[in-house]
Amino acid sequence: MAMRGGAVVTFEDFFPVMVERLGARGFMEELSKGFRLLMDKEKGVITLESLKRNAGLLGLSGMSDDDVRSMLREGDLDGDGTLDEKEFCVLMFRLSPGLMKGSKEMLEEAIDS
Ligand SMILES: [Ca+2]
Repeated sequence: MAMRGGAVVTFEDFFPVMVERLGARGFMEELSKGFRLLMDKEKGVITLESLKRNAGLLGLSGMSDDDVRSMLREGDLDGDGTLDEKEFCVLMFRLSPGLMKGSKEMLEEAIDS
């Protein structure tokens, strides 16, 4: 799958290593923690503002406004302008070519459970 916009290609692909170390379940918990770090605490979803405000916590502080906006747009599957936890997990997987190879089933399983 080609990356639209290409704004987030600098994202380091360390997820496969994390999965190996933590296992599927542990990795999903890490993703979930990441989501909670980035989300707007009142709304329970990631918004443009909450992402901009908190991106530095995940080592993404070098992102420009445009990068943040494209990341949000890239991940926003239902078009409501925010990322819920599932959209965030799907986006993280799509940003990681290494994970995309073998872990789609794992993602679906983890999200469904
Ligand atoms: Ca959404």
